[in-house]
Amino acid sequence: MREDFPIFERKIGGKKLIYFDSASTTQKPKEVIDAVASFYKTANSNVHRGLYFLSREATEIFEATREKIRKFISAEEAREIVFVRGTTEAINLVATTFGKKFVKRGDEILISEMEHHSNIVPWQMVCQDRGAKLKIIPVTDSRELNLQEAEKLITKKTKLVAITHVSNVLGTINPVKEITKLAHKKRVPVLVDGAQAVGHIKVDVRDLDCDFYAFSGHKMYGSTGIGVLFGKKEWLEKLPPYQGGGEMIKQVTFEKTTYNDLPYKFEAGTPDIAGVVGLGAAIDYVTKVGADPIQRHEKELLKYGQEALSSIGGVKIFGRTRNKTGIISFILERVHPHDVGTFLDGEGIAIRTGHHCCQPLMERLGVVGTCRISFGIYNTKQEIDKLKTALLKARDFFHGTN
Ligand code: C6P
Repeated sequence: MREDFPIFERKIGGKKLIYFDSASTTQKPKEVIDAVASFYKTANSNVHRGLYFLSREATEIFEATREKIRKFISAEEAREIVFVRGTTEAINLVATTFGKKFVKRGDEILISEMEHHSNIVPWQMVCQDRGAKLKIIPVTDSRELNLQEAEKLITKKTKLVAITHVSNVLGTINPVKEITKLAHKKRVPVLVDGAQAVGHIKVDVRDLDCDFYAFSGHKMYGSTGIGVLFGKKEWLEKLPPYQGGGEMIKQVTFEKTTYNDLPYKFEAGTPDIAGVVGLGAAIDYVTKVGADPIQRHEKELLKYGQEALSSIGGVKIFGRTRNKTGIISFILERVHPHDVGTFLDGEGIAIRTGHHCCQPLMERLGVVGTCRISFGIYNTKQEIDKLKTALLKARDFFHGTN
């Protein structure tokens, strides 16, 4: 599969690129790059606007991709699939519109201690605006969500629960189906941040029964700038529009505007059409490789990677739950993560270091940041061996045994 990704022909500082930052953004297979280029070369035009052939063709491709996404995440209807820029915009869309319509003084929004800033800040803004309170499900010492606490925290005051499917720092796969069950018992809707799940584990929104599900194309081998908000139609129908502009209207006069049907009510302005085409190609690619082989490969790399890192004295790994995706966060004792990252960069190895947009989780872990490696389908055990060698070299360098 590695050969499907042209970027691996590149050398960094004369060394073969080793890319361990797929949680940040995955590399793109040739199929996706070609699909985007081919759209611009042969079918470029705006969607839902022109009566001419090219525009009808672009609209057909665009809507066929919406249907492909529906099937991919097992949503009931294509109108439950809203195109957005990414996970961040999807969450902001729900937070802003849900907040405006349903949240009032004294209400509560429940999130968790392992959320990305994209699933904290929009809710914090809603709470500030509406006089509501942000409540937090704590993370246990084994780096999982505390379900007993979650159950206690869902009360009559709770207006919505927003949790991540997979932690971008720990790799922990959260029991979102169980949490949704707990919330629904009290008639509370649930939003799931699926940024780190889609493309790595099978996602079935009907099985999860969540009310909203957000994800980004660029983290599942698609282009940047495109993402998806799934929302149950009953909820999307109740929410007011997010942005005003072209396409989200039925009729406009200076006195009044009537809004378009789902999903267009939430798709103001010209969308990222080429991004949608790329996302469709990414889904085809992931489907061709297969969800099970992808998960099996990443699990194998995870096991191998955790063993390799644990064998290095002075390395501490965070989050070793059994139910994990291919993400490993660690520190090298007495060395700032940025120094480790810079050292590894010199060896042609790309990893992410810092707080990973999860400052509250860093506080819980008692660190300023971590080093993080995250796998894609193109990574190999040989690359992990090279990482281990480079880390041993880094340890000798920083700990002064050289
Ligand atoms: N995490 C990472 O390196 P956007 O930027 O909208 O595509 O995704 C935001 C986002 C939301 N939720 C989770 C769980 C995420 O991991 C991310 C993005 C990247 O971990 C960049 S900080």
